[in-house]
Amino acid sequence: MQIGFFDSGIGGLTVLTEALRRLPDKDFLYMADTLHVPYGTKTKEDVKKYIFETVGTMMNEGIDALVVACNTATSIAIAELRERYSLPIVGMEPAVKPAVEMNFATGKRVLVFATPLTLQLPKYYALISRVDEKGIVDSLPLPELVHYCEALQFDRRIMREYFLNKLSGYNLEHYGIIVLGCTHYPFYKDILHEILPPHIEIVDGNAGTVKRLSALVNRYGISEGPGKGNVRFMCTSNDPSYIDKMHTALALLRERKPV
Ligand code: DGN
Repeated sequence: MQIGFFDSGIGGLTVLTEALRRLPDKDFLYMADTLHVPYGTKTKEDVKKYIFETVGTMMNEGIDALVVACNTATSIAIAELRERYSLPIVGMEPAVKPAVEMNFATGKRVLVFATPLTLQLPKYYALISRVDEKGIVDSLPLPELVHYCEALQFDRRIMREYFLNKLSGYNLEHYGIIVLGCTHYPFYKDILHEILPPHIEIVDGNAGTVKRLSALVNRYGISEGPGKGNVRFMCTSNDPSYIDKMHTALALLRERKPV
């Protein structure tokens, strides 16, 4: 059997990369909803429909755990997915809580990057009111970044200019941590490190999600057997060139050192 990973596009590969490091003896099915990517600029109702259609297809393929490797989809549908399906389901959460805790001593602020939809949903407001007692968290939507990522746009000059432009209104000396609250964004971690002042740390929720997956795998004996770290790719548009793109993007992530 296999562990299912799901995202609108290639963003969830950043989470899968972490899973392949931590659970090398499991097999994986990675599904991208290429018919509807990007999710972050659509309505909540439409995205919920797409999520259930796509997860339904994955269930027919046979998976014994599901990772919703998309912050936007998690915010919209994780509770209802858990009601509908009885298998273990792990989602994403912007790593705001650890970021606020890490920043306590320094007195600096936290900046969260995510899709516009993630930042508008009640789940995000609930998270902020739970963990940001001191009001030190600011949020910046980066709607264009998923498009760049899906186009495999990693040109340093273009992307540096994009980020510098987005950050031009911020005094970065006031910030200690940037939280990547969308699974596409870690593709740009190294470029961000190049342009940000060295004191700023960049965190994402990938390690936390895979840690939870790993705990469930051990607790329930999920996907036991001779798995080999195989990854099978699927996409809702059945487009072979997109499958090639996922192979390329995963190879790119796997040859990078974790930053
Ligand atoms: N990767 C998704 C996330 O983590 O929110 C967003 C992708 C999108 O479709 N906008």
